[in-house]
Amino acid sequence: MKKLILSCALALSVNTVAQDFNGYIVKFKKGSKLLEQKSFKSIGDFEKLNLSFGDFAKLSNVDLSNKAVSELMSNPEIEYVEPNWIIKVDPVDTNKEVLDPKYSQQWGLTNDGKNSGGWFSRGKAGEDVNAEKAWEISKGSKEVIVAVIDTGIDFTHPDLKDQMWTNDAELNGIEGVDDDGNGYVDDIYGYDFANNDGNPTDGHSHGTHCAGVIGASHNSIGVKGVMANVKLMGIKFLTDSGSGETIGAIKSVEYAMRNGAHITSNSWGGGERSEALKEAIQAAQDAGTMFVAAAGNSRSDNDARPTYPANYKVDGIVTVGAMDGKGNRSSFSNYGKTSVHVFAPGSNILSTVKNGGYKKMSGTSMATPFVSGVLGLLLANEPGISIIEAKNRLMESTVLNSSLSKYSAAGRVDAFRMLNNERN
Ligand SMILES: [Ca+2]
Ligand SMILES: [Ca+2]
Ligand SMILES: [Ca+2]
Repeated sequence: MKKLILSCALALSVNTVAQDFNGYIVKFKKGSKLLEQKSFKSIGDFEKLNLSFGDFAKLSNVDLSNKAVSELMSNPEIEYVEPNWIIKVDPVDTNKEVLDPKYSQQWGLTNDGKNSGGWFSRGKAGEDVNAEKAWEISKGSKEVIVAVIDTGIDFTHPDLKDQMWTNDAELNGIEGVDDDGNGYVDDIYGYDFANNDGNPTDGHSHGTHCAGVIGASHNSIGVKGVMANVKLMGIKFLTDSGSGETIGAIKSVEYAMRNGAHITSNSWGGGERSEALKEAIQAAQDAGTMFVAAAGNSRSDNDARPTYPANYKVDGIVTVGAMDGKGNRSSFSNYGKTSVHVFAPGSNILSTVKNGGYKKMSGTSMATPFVSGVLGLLLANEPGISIIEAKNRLMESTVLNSSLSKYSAAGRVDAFRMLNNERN
């Protein structure tokens, strides 16, 4: 792995921040024979990838000069070459474990003003996603698949085990065999692109936390998800230390699309712009898979300083900022009058973590699955709604809270108003 200060040789946005990357992503023009050429393949380690939107290779264990990259880019059989960026989960604050979790602590679902403050102050009642009223209209559906693309999911967690998507051919299949022929061996609950195996267990907790926000069971234990009924697909590309590569994100989005996910929830960011990842998100959207992204936790303006994947120019992406229990922008949250679409609860959010536990975490990482879950309620209630219409319904039904409206295109998400087809 090496650090890169972006240079002009890689015709990407100029940014003085050093970013880590590991090798390169190469997109070949249609019909290119380069991958069969020995001299070309000897540049470094090759992993060939035939994706739905083109032929790619990951080129690793190479240390190319800018001149060498320029030469590759000017090769008539190559469409582009870009760094394979290192991607990380948004930084999160973790409080100590809550031993006796209760729904009453989940202010993001129902904020009574007492459950949403700090030790010295109260929150503001009603600053939540209006879940209880929404549940009178829809609690979700087992027909809706939401893929959590993250550090994996603790799919044995008592509050999640009944909510998992399962690939039944693999569940009832033979170990070591790709029973459904989808190209992945033993992918029962999803896939692990960090370790390239069929077991997306979460050794970190970040992905499990996001999964619980979307769809923790409404039962007698622990917490409740925004959706009582959902199928959660666990797609891991971030390791147990919380980092991964662009190529893993690309494979994850492609997997979600190919296996029928309606929504991908993406609480991660970092690295520079990747054309290949943008194409993956666009291809998924074209196939009916919606992409929900975290705005980021750098306190910065995404309109002025783009962050990815939140800022890709794909019209169906929904970018989410985080708010606190008073209905204000969380101090860490990125914002953007045009590029951050909505806000949702993201400070001190109680949800599921690995090994069957529960913890509070903060970040736009937590706000993002709130919105994935809210959109899941809409898809359950109105099957067949288009991605663009779903995004419009979400944005047009927000509460125009004055302290959030200046930081986003819309305002605070309100699941009831959205389901009830109310518009501003
Ligand atoms: Ca399989
Ligand atoms: Ca199998
Ligand atoms: Ca529960």
